[in-house]
Amino acid sequence: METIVHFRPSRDSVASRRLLFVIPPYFQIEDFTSQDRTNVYPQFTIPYGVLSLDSYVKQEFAGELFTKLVDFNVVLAKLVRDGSPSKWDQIFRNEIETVVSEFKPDIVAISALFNSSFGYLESLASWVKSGGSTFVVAGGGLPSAAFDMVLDKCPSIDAVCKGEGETALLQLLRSENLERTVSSFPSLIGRNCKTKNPTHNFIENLDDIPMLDYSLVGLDSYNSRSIDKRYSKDESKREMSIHTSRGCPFSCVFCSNPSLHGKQMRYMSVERVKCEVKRMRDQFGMNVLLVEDDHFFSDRNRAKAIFRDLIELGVRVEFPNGVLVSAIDDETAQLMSSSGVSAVALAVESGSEYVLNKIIKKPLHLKKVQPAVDALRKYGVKSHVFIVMGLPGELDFHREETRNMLLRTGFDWAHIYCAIPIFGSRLYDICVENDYISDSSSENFVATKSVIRAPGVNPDDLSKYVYETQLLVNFLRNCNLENNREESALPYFQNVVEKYPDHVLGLTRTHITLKRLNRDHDLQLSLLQRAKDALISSADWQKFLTKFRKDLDLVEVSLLDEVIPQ
Ligand code: B12
Ligand code: SF4
Repeated sequence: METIVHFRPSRDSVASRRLLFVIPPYFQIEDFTSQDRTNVYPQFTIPYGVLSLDSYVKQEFAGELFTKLVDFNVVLAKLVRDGSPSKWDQIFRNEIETVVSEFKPDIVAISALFNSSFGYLESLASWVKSGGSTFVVAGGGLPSAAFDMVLDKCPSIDAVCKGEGETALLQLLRSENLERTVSSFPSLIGRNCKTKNPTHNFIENLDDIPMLDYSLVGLDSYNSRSIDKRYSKDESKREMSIHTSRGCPFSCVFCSNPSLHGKQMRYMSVERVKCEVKRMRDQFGMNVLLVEDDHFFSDRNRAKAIFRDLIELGVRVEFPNGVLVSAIDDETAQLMSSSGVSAVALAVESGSEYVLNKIIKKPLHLKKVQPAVDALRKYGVKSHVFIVMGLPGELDFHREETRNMLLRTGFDWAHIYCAIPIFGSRLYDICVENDYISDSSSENFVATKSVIRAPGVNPDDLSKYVYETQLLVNFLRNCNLENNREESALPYFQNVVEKYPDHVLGLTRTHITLKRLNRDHDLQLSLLQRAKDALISSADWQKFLTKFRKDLDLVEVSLLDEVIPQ
């Protein structure tokens, strides 16, 4: 999709410009070619950063600006769906070379949010350059934090922008001498000015960024991240994202956000939020709003005012990011419930006060967690929890504390991740200084694999412990099943079975739940048969069930005894 905007001429107007945005995949192709991942499609939301850049430069650029976007996550998702991801490199290359030769951009702006995109950067930039000498600038989380590495390892990238890029991109588009602009603009760094230390250039008032121009993207490609299970297959859903604020004053050790969006909070006005959401609803049929701020609750009164507007607008709201535990009081839980929030993930991170305060350095007191969960449950909002394990300094004892906290508190679902040293985080610096990174390939820095080797942290043991804890907390000791809330437990188990058809505990727990509900008898039987087949063919599942035999349901014990006779 191409958008053409004619702007008011001004004294500093330059000739028309053509700007091509390119987003490398966030995900590793191998994850989708391996057998166990083939059912899980990449999920992502609208590229908000690119849309923000696009809208800002279009408003400010004097003259004509032609913009276009190629999002390789969309291309990859299609390849995964069509079952042909292994041919990705040829397909990516054809795509980018064709677009460049037809669109003829003056500037190609690569937006790379994650470490995991690093492996694609040079290939994409070099394919851009194969048709001529187009200027390539990269921005986003990865180049912002690792600008020297990107410039070193990617000779086809001409410049990097640190942090938010609205003003930097505008300068580049206006520039008659790109090299000079790169040297002089504070947040840009190029090959010829490598000694420069780029600094942030933030937009202070988010209302200065115009309403986003969604014609750059196909909204249908970004409609799969929401977790709201109230939509049946035929009920139409249109999800869209909003960032009502930027920045976060905290500096959790594993987080790169302060180095990307800074510590100082910057906001959209409450009126502007209302206006944006109303436009999304009325113009695009949006009915699920994803609020993606990092610290939505930094100003609680503002947050409550926004909730009241959202209730009035009648859209369902989700918070895909972790939510500040201390912000959840009775009133907030009620407001969330009334604005259609069905679940929130509490950013608890650890069940050990020591790890929280001394290692993560997060100002959270664990005694606040239970009241938040209770308040949410009172108003029918499910509480999920985000946990991270494997930080240097964390010991087995601390991880046990976390496991116990999870079992005690009664979250509806726990998301437990291995700590990853993402560029731009304090954790990355700690790991490099102490030589803690056991796998130097940054593409592997994803949260289901552990790459940190530190005293007390062994990557293999840790990945196993994390996985076992998930199984124990979410399945064997599932709080909803333990408290006879079968209706609440069922959708979670069904979701697991849909994504992972051979998940033994997903299958057995769906069976057990349906049995207790006295529902779908044929399905119950087939689930049990599938669980048995999956157990027979997996030594790992056999080992796990044997280890946790005392926590198994009678059905599971019989299944285990059938497969491995005592
Ligand atoms: C949405 C989101 C996702 C989505 C993907 C993004 C999408 N559009 O679908 C999903 C769900 C897939 C995701 C996944 C993960 N995420 Co995430 N995610 C975000 C989040 C919340 C919002 C991104 C966003 O839209 N920001 C708002 C816009 C305005 O900012 P922006 O994108 O950074 O763009 C601005 C600048 O970067 C810059 N810019 C961007 N591109 C360009 C290009 C040029 C040329 C220029 C000049 C400037 C420029 O200008 C933009 C406008 O100001 C950010 C946090 C955040 N606040 O940014 C984390 C964040 C990006 N995620 C993060 C992490 C850690 C992850 C996960 C590893 C988490 C996990 N547990 O697995 C995974 C990684 C996936 C992988 N394969 O490795 C980290 C950074 C990761 C890193 N450096 O590797 C962030 C920063 C959060 C954090 N607290 O640290 N995430
Ligand atoms: S993890 Fe969340 S609270 Fe902590 S610094 Fe990052 S954005 Fe802020």
